[in-house]
Amino acid sequence: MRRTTYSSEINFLTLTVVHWVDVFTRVEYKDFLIRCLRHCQQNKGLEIYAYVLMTNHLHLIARSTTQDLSWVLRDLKTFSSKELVKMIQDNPQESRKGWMLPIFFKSGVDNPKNKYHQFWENENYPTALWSPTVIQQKIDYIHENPVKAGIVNEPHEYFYSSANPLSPLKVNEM
Ligand code: NI
Repeated sequence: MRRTTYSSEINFLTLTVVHWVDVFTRVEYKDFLIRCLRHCQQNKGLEIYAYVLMTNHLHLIARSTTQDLSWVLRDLKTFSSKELVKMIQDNPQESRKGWMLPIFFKSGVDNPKNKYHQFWENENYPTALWSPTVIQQKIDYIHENPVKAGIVNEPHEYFYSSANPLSPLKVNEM
């Protein structure tokens, strides 16, 4: 298959931190993951149409235009998990490392797919979205996450969301 003609279907995806650890309460970790996503948009053919980053999971409506979507996500997760664990280790302000790091190391030891630590759950729960109606339903659903979590009143008020025009991650046009 020629790279230029490859495109996967649009998928709804959820990347979850192991044991639902609330890593992404800190801006530096959130901003780092946003940079990783931007890198994938710019260099790996990942098109992101909607997203929301919660404290312990990331929802994406996305597809890949150059390679298997699962490969892009695998690389994203491998790279980001290594760096995020390092950021937590090296952060003198991080008062939670005493309980967070053992969870990542223990999860890594328990999983034969992982040599050192595990930050993300293996599963991305991909769901192919075929109709514009279903895509819009999923977009509305993920944008509602911060409202349901009681963080904001309206979806557009949450910074790390494609519902917010000032979102640090610019999404692709569908
Ligand atoms: Ni959610």
